Order: sequence, then structure tokens, then C-alpha cells
Amino acid sequence: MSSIYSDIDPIRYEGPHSTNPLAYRWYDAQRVVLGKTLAEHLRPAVCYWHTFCWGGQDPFALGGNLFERPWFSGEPLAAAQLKLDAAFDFFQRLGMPFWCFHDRDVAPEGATLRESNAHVDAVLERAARKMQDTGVRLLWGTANLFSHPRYMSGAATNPDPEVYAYAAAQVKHVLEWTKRLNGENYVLWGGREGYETLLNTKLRSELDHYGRFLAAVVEHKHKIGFKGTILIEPKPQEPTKHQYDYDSATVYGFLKRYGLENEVKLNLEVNHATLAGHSFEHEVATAAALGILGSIDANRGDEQLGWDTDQFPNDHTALVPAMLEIIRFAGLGTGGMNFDAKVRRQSIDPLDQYEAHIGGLDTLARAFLCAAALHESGELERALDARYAGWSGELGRAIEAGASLEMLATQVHAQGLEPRPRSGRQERLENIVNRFV
Ligand code: XUL
Ligand code: CO
Repeated sequence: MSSIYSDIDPIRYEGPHSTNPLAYRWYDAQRVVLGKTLAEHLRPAVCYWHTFCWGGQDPFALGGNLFERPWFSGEPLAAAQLKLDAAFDFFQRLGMPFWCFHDRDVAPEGATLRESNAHVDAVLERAARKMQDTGVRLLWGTANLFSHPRYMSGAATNPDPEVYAYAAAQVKHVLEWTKRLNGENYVLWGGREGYETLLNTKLRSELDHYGRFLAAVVEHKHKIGFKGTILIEPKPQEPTKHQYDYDSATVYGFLKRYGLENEVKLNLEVNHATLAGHSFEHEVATAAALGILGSIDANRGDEQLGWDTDQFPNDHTALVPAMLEIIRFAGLGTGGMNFDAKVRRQSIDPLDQYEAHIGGLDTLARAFLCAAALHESGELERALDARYAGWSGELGRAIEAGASLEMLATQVHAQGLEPRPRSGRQERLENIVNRFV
């Protein structure tokens, strides 16, 4: 099949010494580490929106697309089919096992929801055949509930119940398609579920509506027998001033309040963690500790720019701590690592898309290999066990079993306890990590 990618040979692993820009240097898909292949650990995915839909616009450009892609013009549905063919050609040449999409990325919005759904059906019927032919799988599907002006003031948290209903109808359709395409997860990113000003916002009502919306999604998942995981993607702000799904801990509180903490997990994005003022490993460790770590949107921000620049990961050392948390959590289950990342707008050639994904996947693979070696050495685990050793003793076990203040006060006096401070040994631990990166 010919596409704009036809002159690019399939990307292969050539090892760390390769200087070929179109080869993997670290991502050896079949290499076995910690009992599984790298492909099985990372489960990498290409996202449809940045790679095939974004035309290089920024807020200062005049309208229209900077990038030239054959599917940016012509009859919209035919263009969408052309885009799909090119996308599957791209996935295959890169050897990417998974993809992710929003309904409005794959097919154009129609004049009514019925028409929009018919467009989605036409393109996803073809996607189903493409997936069969190529073996590329769906990491997750999602509905775009943030681009159309109807969602200006939110979807599930819109002051107008008609918008809530419209969003529900849209999610129903994409959730059913995600099941049909054997998607591993379904994602909800609440891009406009938040506010611009509290002056026009009934915060309590909006949260209740959002909780009900999510419960309805979970109910429908069970009704249709979708076996994948429902994921919420936290982000603190952008596009709104404040988004309700601020970070891992906030979303956990929300899930608890609406009784959904055993039904919904998190899709954590690197650049969203930094926007929330956290490190990415903090978000991963918090979600893991709360039992809601689901999947990853891999990218990075820029230290000088305070917004979601969605750049491809390229610094493996920065990702080792998060990879270590994922390994400790025993992996992502149905989740994976989706490149929610876009090339810079001056990278106008199709070739740039390849080099971006190759570099991104090599970065993830290298970070994983470092974290796996660090984990296997047992050095950090031994230091942690030693630091918390008291909790396996008599006193520690009594406290964990629910000792009262009175019992503990009696014990402190009876035994004359005078605990001494002990070093946290942070520099030693940092030096250990540096031996593995
Ligand atoms: C936006 C973002 C979204 C979600 C899916 O910042 O990350 O692309 O990943 O809606
Ligand atoms: Co994302």
C-alpha cells in the first residue's frame, strides 16, 4: 500500500552503538527482562490526535495547517479514511503494538449526533479490518468532550443538562466501539470539567453531576460486558483555570466520595503531573499506593514553559524513578504507555514523526532497563527494609494492629523510650541510583 510513509523502511532494533537515525537503539521489543519482553512491559501506543490530526497550529498562527498531509483536504469522510490507512501504515513501520483515538480524531463531526456517529461507524469499521490485518491493538478509546463549542462550559459539569445528555450519548457510542475493537481501556479526560470563575459556578452541583456521569459510564461498561479498565486522566488546569481532576490524590478522593474507587483507575501523564506541581514519580507512586495506577501518557514539558508542551520524552534518567514505581507495582495491567506527544511545529516532515517516536520509545525502554537493573540489585529495597525494620518488631506490629494512645503512652513510660534521630541517607541512595542510569 502506498502512503506518505512509503519510502521509510520498517524500523528495527540495531543496538546502542547504531548511528542510524531510523533504528531503535534500546527498544529491543523481544528482549526479556523481569520475566517479560520489553514490548509486554511497555505496551507502547501511538496517539492519533497529535500525530495525524494536529496541523502545526499555535495560538499565534493564522488559521489552516502548517503541515502538509494529503488528508488535510478533500471530502472529509474520504480524507478520514485516507488518514486511517496512513496511520496503520505508520504503526506498522514503527512496530508499535497499540494505538489510541478520540472519536473526533478518526471521523469528522456531522451536523447532528446521528450523523457524527455514522461517520465514526464508517471509519471504525475500516479500523476493525486494519487491526485484524496488522495485529495492531487498541490501548484505549475516548470521546472528545472538549473541542466543540457546546462543551465550552464543560460536558458532565455543564450548567445545561442537555449538554450533559449529549456528552453521555457520545460516550456511549465510543465505549461500545472500544469494546467492539477489543480496547484494553476507556479513558475520560475532563478537559473542560472545571471552571473559569467561581462567580458563575455551583461547585457542589458540578461535582455531583460529574460523579453521576462517571457512575453511568461504569454501569454501561458492565451492561455491555466491556472487560477493559475505565481510566480518568488527571490534569490540574489548561484549558480551564481549574480542573476537578487535579491530580492522583484529588481524583482518588472524588472516586471514594462517589463509591467508584474499585471501578476506575488513572491514566497519568508526565506533563500533567508537572503542571500540578508534582514530579511524575510522585503521581505514579501515589496512584500505586492507592491502588488506582492504570496507564501512562508518556511525554514531557519544558522547564521554562508553564504549559502542556506535550514533547516526546528524551531524557531516560528523568523517567527511571517512575519506572521503578511501576515495576514495584508489578506493571500496568491493561494499561500501557501512550505517546501523548507531538513534534515541534517546525518539524514539518513525515520523517520527523518517525524520529520523534523512535527517540521516545528508546527513552522509555532505556529508563525501564535501568529501573529493572536497579530493582534486581535489591539495593534500594534492602535500604528501605532496614529503614522501616521497626515495623516488623513488637511495637510496630501493635501500632499497625490499632494500638490506642493510652496503650502507647503506658508503653513509652514503662520502657523509658527515648528514640534517637537516624540519617535518611538520601545522598547514598541517590548515588546508588546513579550507578544504574
Ligand atoms: C490533554 C490530553 C488528552 C487526553 C485524552 O492534555 O492529555 O489528549 O490524553 O483526551
Ligand atoms: Co493525555
